[in-house]
Amino acid sequence: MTSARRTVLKLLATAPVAAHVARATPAAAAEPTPGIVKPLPPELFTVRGSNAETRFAALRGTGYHTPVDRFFVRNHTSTPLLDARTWSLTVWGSGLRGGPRRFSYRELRALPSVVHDVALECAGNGRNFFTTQQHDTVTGTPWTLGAVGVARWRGVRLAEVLRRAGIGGHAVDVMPRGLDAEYVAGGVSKGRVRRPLPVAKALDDVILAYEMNGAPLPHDHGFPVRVVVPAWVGIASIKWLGDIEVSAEPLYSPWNTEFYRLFGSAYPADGGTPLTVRNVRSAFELDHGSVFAAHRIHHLTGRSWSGLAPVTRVDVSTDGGTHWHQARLEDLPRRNGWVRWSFPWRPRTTGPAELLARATDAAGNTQPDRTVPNTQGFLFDAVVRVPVTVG
Ligand SMILES: Nc1nc2c(c(=O)[nH]1)N[C@H]1C(S)=C(S)[C@@H](COP(=O)(O)O)O[C@H]1N2
Ligand SMILES: [Mo]
Repeated sequence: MTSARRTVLKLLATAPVAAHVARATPAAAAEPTPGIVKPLPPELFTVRGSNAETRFAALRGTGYHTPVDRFFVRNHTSTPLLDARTWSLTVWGSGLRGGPRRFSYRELRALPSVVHDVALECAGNGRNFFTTQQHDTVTGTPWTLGAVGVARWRGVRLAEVLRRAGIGGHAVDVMPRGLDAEYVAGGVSKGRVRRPLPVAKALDDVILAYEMNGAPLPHDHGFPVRVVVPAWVGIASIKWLGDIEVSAEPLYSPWNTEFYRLFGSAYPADGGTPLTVRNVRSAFELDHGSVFAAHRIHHLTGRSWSGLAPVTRVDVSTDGGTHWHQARLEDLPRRNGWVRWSFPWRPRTTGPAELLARATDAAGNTQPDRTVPNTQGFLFDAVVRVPVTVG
């Protein structure tokens, strides 16, 4: 057993005590209880406000798809408990040739279905490293790298639903909206979570998903139906879908005007264009601060992903970036997913060490040493330096 593995087991051994203490003092708890339905054991998740981040160490040994019990949750408010029997989807707006069209859950499930492996990732994933690695000042949930997951989604193509609803050639934007509570920021309601998609993307590869990894969508991930937008930032993939506006004019919401754009000294004064495709990132499947025994072989593992093109190469450094070695890819490069990789490491000297992983995709995009900062801390793609100890 490697000592990294032993560290994990030690953490597991102490977890029940921590859980017991947390349960015994609910009223005194400093952190608000997140509005998440599924269990969030500390060995699988780090809770951050109303959100839960996957612990990358907990993905080691799991397969290509992130199991639902460890798939990250990003909630602006809290998970609503919806009933598929009374739920329906309304498609409406000036971009239709006729009036609104409603679809029941049963009707959607009876339409031709598609199955796709697609990564979901929050645009703010990695945000914490703007602060800890670059000393930038940013706002938002301080995710490390665990606001990403890959699932097998089954659903109906959005294009199929829009055609049946009578989308016209004059439609330009499509805006799905969630049924969760209105989002309040700074004392002001921003309304329900919604973000427009251009018609070209909506008719391309977007899915209205009702299954995740072979089972009905879990409540936290959008039951009964959610949008899945391949390659785009997570905010496009609206959960708990209630209605879709189809418009002959461009649409706006706080999620494409105030949020999910790049602001800061390197960007236009009124912000960059609304975020779409995700960039290149990599993570080791271990905890920062792990301990490795010297003179033994340790199989370092990790995952890399890019919304721009399949990841085709991953390089690893175990000496803070001085020397680099190609990692072995454990999956064939695929669009919209990730690749698992491994690298055998035999540390020779004891003391602190720094592990780095840098991915490159088929379009030649790679991870820089530094990400140009933006005030809301989006799209951190720089190579992350992982401190470990050889003991
Ligand atoms: N209705 C609704 N949809 C939503 C959100 C939300 O809070 N409400 N969060 C978005 C964001 S920011 C992300 S990153 C993804 C997260 O999906 P997950 O919680 O299933 O991992 O859902 C998106 N869809
Ligand atoms: Mo997100």
